[in-house]
Amino acid sequence: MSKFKEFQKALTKAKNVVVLTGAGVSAESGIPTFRDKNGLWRQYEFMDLATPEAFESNPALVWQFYQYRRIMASKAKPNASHYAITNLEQKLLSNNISFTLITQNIDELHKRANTKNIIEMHGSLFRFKNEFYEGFKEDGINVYSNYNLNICDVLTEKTCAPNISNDELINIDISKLPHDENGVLLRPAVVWFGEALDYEIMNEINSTLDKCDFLIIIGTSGVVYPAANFARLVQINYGVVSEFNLEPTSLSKSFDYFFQGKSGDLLPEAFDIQF
Ligand code: BJW
Repeated sequence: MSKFKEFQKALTKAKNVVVLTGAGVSAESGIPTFRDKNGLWRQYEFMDLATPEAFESNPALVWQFYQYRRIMASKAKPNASHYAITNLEQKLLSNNISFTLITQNIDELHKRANTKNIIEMHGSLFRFKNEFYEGFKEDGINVYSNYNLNICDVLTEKTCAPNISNDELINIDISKLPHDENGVLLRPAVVWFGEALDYEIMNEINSTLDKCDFLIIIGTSGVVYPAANFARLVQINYGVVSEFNLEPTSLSKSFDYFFQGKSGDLLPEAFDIQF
């Protein structure tokens, strides 16, 4: 008997399903997670560069880091986890069960795997915004989609490489970084530590979680707020919470279902539900 049987039975009884994903979902596409041993770019921990303070003190360094990740995400392909989530969305919708994917990832691999109802809560590598603007949800006068990898002469695959000797490091003048047509410095439209999430996105998330009766958490360490609190919000409303992760997290024991392993190995079978 499949180890997923009880989980699948409960899932088919749900009305409003929410999937929350983190970096672990993209690990099998070759994209390093934040808190594993590969989470280094040059000598920097990812976490030290994902802050407004880092951008303020050295915008060129932070731009190089994000341009490196833009190039890496563009080359990566969605993996079995991304496609299993897309299949789940289609199956649930055709059985009148609502589905929302909330992702903390900024690599757009879920979009490329064709999942439709996605909330990108931490923004996207493929959007830029005016450095003074707080929102990031919609393209507008301060937010710009940009899939071009040649964004400026100083941010190339070579100058943004993760392993580069001191001799190869180039000094980048701020004026050479991406600017908007009014001369305002642009930055990646992502949420750094200490920054608030886009107000409209947070509202959308809150109303989605309010209705949610079945939450599936995949590949996130669950230490970064506000996402770290989503399971609790669903549990308060007596919703079911399930988790798929390579390693148990601090909350795994409090969930209704926990499945340990690579999400690319687990999800295709787990989400193969029959109505
Ligand atoms: C696999 C696998 C495989 C591997 N298969 N699994 C309340 C209490 C305390 C602090 C706070 C609080 N509220 C807010 C804060 C401050 C802060 C925070 O949470 N700090 C904590 C560290 C304590 N939060 C914020 O600042 C947030 N802002 C906010 O809340 O505004 C209001 C406010 C501000 C200030 C004070 C109070 C309120 C904003 C957080 C933004 C996070 N930004 C980043 C960078 C985004 C851009 C970028 O990508 O560069 O988001 S940080 C980074 O962490 C990134 C990720 O999305 C996020 C989560 O990481 P994730 O996805 O969980 O990755 P990992 O590496 O941690 O885990 C990977 C997991 O996968 C592991 O479990 C593996 O086992 C697993 N795995 N391979 C399955 N194949």
